[in-house]
Formats: sequence, structure tokens, C-alpha cells
Amino acid sequence: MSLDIGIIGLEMSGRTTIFNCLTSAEVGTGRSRQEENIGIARVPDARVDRLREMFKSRKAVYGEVKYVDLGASLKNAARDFNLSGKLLSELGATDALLCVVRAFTDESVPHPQGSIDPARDIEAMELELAFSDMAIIERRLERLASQLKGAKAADRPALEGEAVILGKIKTGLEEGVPLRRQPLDGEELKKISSYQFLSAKPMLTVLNIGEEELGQAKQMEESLNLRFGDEGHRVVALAGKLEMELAGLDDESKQAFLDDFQIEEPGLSKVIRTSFDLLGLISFLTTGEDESRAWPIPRNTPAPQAAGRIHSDIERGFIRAEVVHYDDLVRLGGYAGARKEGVFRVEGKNYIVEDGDVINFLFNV
Ligand SMILES: Nc1nc2c(ncn2[C@@H]2O[C@H](COP(=O)(O)OP(=O)(O)O)[C@@H](O)[C@H]2O)c(=O)[nH]1
Ligand SMILES: [Mg+2]
Repeated sequence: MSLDIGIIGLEMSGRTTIFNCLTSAEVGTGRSRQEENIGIARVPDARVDRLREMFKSRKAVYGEVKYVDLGASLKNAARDFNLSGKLLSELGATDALLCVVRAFTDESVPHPQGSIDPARDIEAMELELAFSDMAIIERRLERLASQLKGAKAADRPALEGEAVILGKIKTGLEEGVPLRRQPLDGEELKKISSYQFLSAKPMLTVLNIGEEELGQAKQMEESLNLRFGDEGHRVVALAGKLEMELAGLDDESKQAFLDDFQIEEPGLSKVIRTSFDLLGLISFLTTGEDESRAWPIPRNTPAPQAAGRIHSDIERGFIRAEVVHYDDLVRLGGYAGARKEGVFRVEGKNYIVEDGDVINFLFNV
């Protein structure tokens, strides 16, 4: 199971162009036809190579991020209910959102709002996510109200509790606070997790700039981050069309190209790294004869859910996790050394997996 990131944004903002950058795909751009593109990007990780050497694994497998370019826009979806249901369930199932916002100027590419204004578009996208969540909450609150009328006394507290939480987050949304920024405790988060609210998801806004704006990229990024950035939302500038052309080049030409345009880090690695660092994603590792491998997961994932990334059976039948941190394993030269030092641990189902944990899951199905 890979990590899924859904690409959203206004029409013609460059979603498919950015998708091509990230996944080295060559999907046609500039089409208004609603089509869905799915592609995989590999996450470079030197720890996987080291583990492979140490444990003589046959292969190295890197973390993968699956990008889904949904093609459809939330706004159009609101008008067309069928599309809305499909789009919402697909978006709801993603781990994070990548929102493309147009900054490039090009007379030949129409903007749905008629002018180029990234701040306005970021605000509009935040609003669309909030509206989508509010619609879900309102429907659920109506159902809860009717359920409460006929509820047995024993069932009332749970239903009432849910209504209180939903009412609270709805008020927050109405005040313009996305769910990811609302102060909810663990119990509250657990109660609402099944709704897959969109404004609760970590979001990376990719500012799609033209090559003539490369000189101001850092400054544009900074000012938009000041205004919109938070723990779960970052803005990164990327020259989409220019960097799409990179994907087809060999390494040497790529470097020359980057140097020519004074791009410090290519878009692919910048977006993936930022997705990981700033959207709260980490990797745990597994190693064995067959393969050494990195598995991306959201930070604060308990061991069974982390195991579920490998296979749902391991999550279902989870018994315990044998854990050594990568740094300890390398420092002590292997498992024997790690056991001797006491850094080899056995952890249960409440263990929160950390970046760089090398894990062996024990399970029973
Ligand atoms: N000049 C310029 N055009 C771009 C850039 N990014 C995308 N485009 C063009 O904008 C149009 C829409 O791009 P596309 O990726 O299909 O947008 P989508 O509708 O959001 O998927 C296409 O004609 C692209 O070539 C860019 O950075 N600069
Ligand atoms: Mg497209």
C-alpha cells in the first residue's frame, strides 16, 4: 500500500503538468476533459541502501508516493452530484492533498477567474474544502437529531457527544479555521476520523510559476507561507512547465538545465521532501533476505496501522512489533549488537512508530 496524495486545484492551473513532473509521466496537458491520472513517485532514501548492504537483501525498495490527478474540480463537483460523490470518496481516502495554484502568466491559457491572483485562489481552495466538510457535517447533524428522538437512554450519550463535537468543528469552519488548525484532542480526532474531512488533511500548495518568475520564487513562497502556512499547510513554488521538460533528460543534461535556470533543487525532490518534512510524514524500515524497504506513514501512526501499510492481515492479526532504530542498528553493526546494548525493543499496539524505526511485525491471522 502506498501513500496517496490527491492533486486538486482550479482548472488549467497546471495540475496535470505538475503530475507529469512528479511521476515522470507524459500525460497530455491543457485539456479541459475531466480525466483521472494515477502515477507513482519514488522517495530517495540512503538508509534503504545501507540496510540492503548490511543484510544482503536481494533488492532495495523505496517509499512510494501515489499521486492522483483527479482532473475534476470540487466546485464543478458541487454542481454535479454524481461526480461529487465519486470525487469526495476518492479525495477522502487520500493521506494528503496537493493543491496547484496558478502564478504563471500566459495569454494563451485562460484562467477560470479571468486574472492571475494566487492568494485569492488559495483562499478559494481553502473555502471549497471547508464547504465540503460543512455539507457533510450538516447532513450528519440532521440524522443525529432524528436518531436522538427515538434513541434508548443508553445510546443517547454517544449520539449527543458526536453532535457536540460536530457542532464545535462546524463553528470553527464557519469562522474560517480549517479542521487541521482546530485544537481537537485525541478522543475527538478519533470520533471524527471516519468522516475523512478534507480540511483536516495536510496540504501542500504548489505555486505553479512561469520561468520568468524563477528569480522571485523564494520571495513569493515566503509571503504566501506567512499568510496561509501553518503546521499542516505549506506553499512551495515550482516552475511546472519548465520542470516537466526535465523529466525526459538524462542526469547530465538535467544538471546543466538546473544550473542554467538557477534552480537549486528539482521540483520532484523538493515537493516530495516538503511533503515528508512539512506534512508530517515519516518512514519506517523493514529489512530481510528478500528486500530492504522504506514505508512512508503519517507521523503519530500506531504500530498496527503502520503494519497495515505492509498488509491488512498484519494489522488485523497484529501481536507485537520488534523495533530497533536504524541509527542504533548501524552503529552497533546488527541485531546481535543491538540486543546486547538493550536497544532492541518489543512494542505493543499502542506504540507510536518513529522515523527510522527498523521493524519486524509479529502477527497471527
Ligand atoms: N506558460 C506556462 N504554461 C503552463 C505552465 N504550467 C501549465 N501550463 C499550461 O497551462 C495549460 C493547463 O495545464 P494543465 O496541466 O493541463 O492544467 P490542469 O487543467 O490543471 O490539469 C497547459 O496548456 C499547460 O501547458 C507554466 O508553468 N507556464
Ligand atoms: Mg488536467
